[in-house]
Parts: sequence; structure tokens; C-alpha cells
Amino acid sequence: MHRLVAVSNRLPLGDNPSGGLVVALQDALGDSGGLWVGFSGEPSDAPQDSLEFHDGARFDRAAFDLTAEDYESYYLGFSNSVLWPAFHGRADLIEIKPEYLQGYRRVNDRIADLLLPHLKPDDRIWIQDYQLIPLAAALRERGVTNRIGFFLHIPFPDPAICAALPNPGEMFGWFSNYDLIGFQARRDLRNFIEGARQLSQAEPLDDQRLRLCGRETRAGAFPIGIDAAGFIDEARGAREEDRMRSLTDSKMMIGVDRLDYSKGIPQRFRAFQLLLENNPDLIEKVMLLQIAPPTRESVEAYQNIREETEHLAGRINGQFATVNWTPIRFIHRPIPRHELAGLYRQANVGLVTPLADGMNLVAKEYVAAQDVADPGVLILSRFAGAAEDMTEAVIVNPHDPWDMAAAMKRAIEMTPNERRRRHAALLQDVVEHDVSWWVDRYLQTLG
Ligand code: ADQ
Repeated sequence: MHRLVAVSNRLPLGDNPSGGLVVALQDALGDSGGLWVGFSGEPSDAPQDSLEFHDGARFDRAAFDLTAEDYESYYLGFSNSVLWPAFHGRADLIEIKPEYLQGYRRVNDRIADLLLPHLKPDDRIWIQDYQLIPLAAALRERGVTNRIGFFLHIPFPDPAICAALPNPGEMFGWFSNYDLIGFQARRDLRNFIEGARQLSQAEPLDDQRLRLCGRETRAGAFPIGIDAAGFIDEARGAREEDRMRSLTDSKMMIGVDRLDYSKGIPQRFRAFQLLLENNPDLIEKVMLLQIAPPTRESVEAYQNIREETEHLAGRINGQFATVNWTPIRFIHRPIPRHELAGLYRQANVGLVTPLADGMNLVAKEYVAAQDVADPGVLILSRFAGAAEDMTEAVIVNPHDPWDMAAAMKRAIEMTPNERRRRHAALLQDVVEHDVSWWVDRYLQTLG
């Protein structure tokens, strides 16, 4: 039995984590007795030169801290102003600054230094996500020969966008230090292999292994799941008071996203506007509940998306609201899981319409939360990784407001039989491919 050492950007210390990665890893490490290492969450003036261990969980948790300058360049800078937009296909939003890349390298080197004294020869190391791509290379430079795996939670872009990074060659070199590189979707795996071939002269050896920068590595698609059983229970147990009243005679559509430009929230609002413009009979009969807590607010693109969505919701509400009805309700705070589960269950339509998304756990949570006798309808963007397997959702192109408005109408009017048939197929996938399936499959392949 190998001890699992997971490393992620954020070490969750609170009780109400809102990022998908955090939710997934917490469920996953639950009883494995491993070590989870991540950033403490608050920049510090005097960072410690060792990890800080925290008690209280069934596994060890150890935090590193960062200076304000490191946080700025590594996290807000290279991770979220270069890699995040690039990997989500938004080369137009990339902001390249040499100090961002330097900070990204420096912080990954520092994490390797802090982790080194705590590693045992038999540990399996599993590094999570785009903030930490260089970490295996940094550990290898320090003599670590353990199995090291990586999982990318966000999409991997096509080669033309990789070429817009300041350092595509260096990036593929970083990847080559992993024994297993995991992606969410088959599309990401194809993009990676094609990018590695075009930009780094990689040679595919078979459909899983490739020779990259002089090393042999393995890559695969491992679609992440949710704690399906837990979520089903949560939704069944949702108390009446956690639901929205005053809505009994109107239909509700729900969107739950971090407020991020990749999630397609303005496009969703515009499609809803079109739906109301073209179907006046739906006035007072359907509303959209959008829950979207802001994130990364010091990055300009996030300030812009917040302004854009608030402005648009205000305009649409001004255009259509009546004394008794507001078409869009926009909530900016995270809400507890049991409350969220109750709202999903109550919503007739789940709107998951990102322009790009690694997987999207909200799609799976929405399905898990439904009442099987009278389930709601999932509308899912073809650009979410989830769409590769959740084919019984109503699949839409989020760039096309006409397509989305038609899907909304179809979902609202769908017969109970068709709703049950689609939902049963979706639920089976969500339950069979849950988060423990994901962890087991990944770790077996790494092993
Ligand atoms: P995210 O971009 O954060 O995750 P997502 O997969 O939708 O996206 O996960 C969001 C999680 O946060 C869900 O569990 C959701 O319930 C929760 N959440 C969102 N808004 C909330 C709110 N207002 N209150 C409470 N909880 C809220 C990244 C990738 C995704 C990938 C995940 C996991 O971008 O594509 O699916 O990692 O790999």
C-alpha cells in the first residue's frame, strides 16, 4: 500500500469549499490516510521555510504560504492571466509579463523544496492542476524518483493556442517529467498529443504512451465525477425551507457557476432574453435563478465579466419584470451544499452552458439531485468535458442564442416520459462514474 501525497494550489481549511477541485479531492482523500499539501490561502509578509501541518482531518494536511509578490505573479499572473485564458481558448485575454513566468517557476521550485523533506521513497505523488505543471520537473531536479502523476482539471487547448504561450517548449518539457498525465476528456488528450507533436517533436508510441523530450510518459482521459451517493442523499433530505417558495406555479431554470468568463453566463442571459422576446406567453411563467459567486476579483477580466453580467441581468429585468415577477434572480454568494441540492431538485431545467470547461461538476450534481419520478432537464454545452459522456442531455452551442433559446423552450415543454428516459441514462453515468471511480482508475493506471 503506497501512501498518497496530493498537491494542489489551495489547501482547503474551511468547511464550505466552492471550487470543483476542492470538492473532488476532499471526497477522494477522505479515508486514504494520505498527505495533502497546498497553499494556506493568505499571502504572508514573512513566509515560513517549512510546511505548516494542520490537525483535524482523517489525513494529514500541510500548508505552504506565499509572499504577496509570489501570489501576484504565480497565481493571479501566470496561472490565471496566462494559462487559464489560454487553456480555455481565450488567447485574446492572455497577459504576458516576464515576471509572471519567473514567479510561476520560482513558486513551483519553492514548493518542491518544502515538500522534499516529507517524501518517503514509496509515496505516490499526485499533482493537481495548471498552477503546478512544473512541480514534477522541480522534484526530479532534486533527485525524486517516485511515481508522479498529474491531473489537469481544465481543458487542454489546441496547438494554435499553445503556440500563443510565452514558453510552449518549456511547458511540454515540464509535462515530460510525469509518469501519467491525466485529462478530463478525450478531446484534451488529442489536443495534448497533437500539440506535443507539433511544438515539441513528441513521438506517439501507442494510443497512451509517447516519447516526449527524451522521456517516455503516459497520457489518458479520466473524466472526473462527483460523490454521487452523497449528493443524492443531500437532495432527498433537502428541507422545505431550503427551497424557494412563491414559485410554485412558475417554472425555474437554474445556473450555478463561479463567476468566470469561461462559463458563458452573458450568453445564457441573452438566450433567456430571446426566449422571452419570442414567447410572450412565458412572461411570469419561467424564471432563471443564477448563483455565481465572484472569484479572482483582482484580475481585470473578472471585474469585466462581473460588470457585464450585472448590467445584462439589470437590463433584462428592466425589460420584462412585472409587479409579481422578476425574470432573473442573480445571487453572488456561495451557498451551502444542502441548500444547493434542494434548489437543483426544485429547478425544472439545469443550465450548464460554458464556452469551455474541463468537465463541469454542476452538470453531474444537477442530475444527481433530481427526483427520479419527476426529473428536470439538463441543458449542456457541447464545450463542457461532461458532454462527451452525458449525451442524453439537451446539447447546445452556447455561442448560438437561437439554439439555446430553442433548447430552453423544449426543456420547459418536455413530456414526463422523455424527461424520465433521459434522466435515467444520465443518472446511471453519474452514479457509475463517480469520484471514487475516478480516483481508483487514475491511481491504478499510475501504479
Ligand atoms: P470549476 O471551474 O470550479 O472547477 P465546476 O466543475 O462546475 O467548476 O465545479 C464547481 C463546484 O463548486 C461545484 O461542486 C459547485 O456545486 C460548487 N459551487 C459553484 N458555485 C457555488 C455556490 N454559489 N455555492 C456553493 N457551491 C458552489 C474546475 C474545472 C471544471 C472541473 C472541476 C473539477 O473548471 O471543469 O469540472 O475543476 O475537476
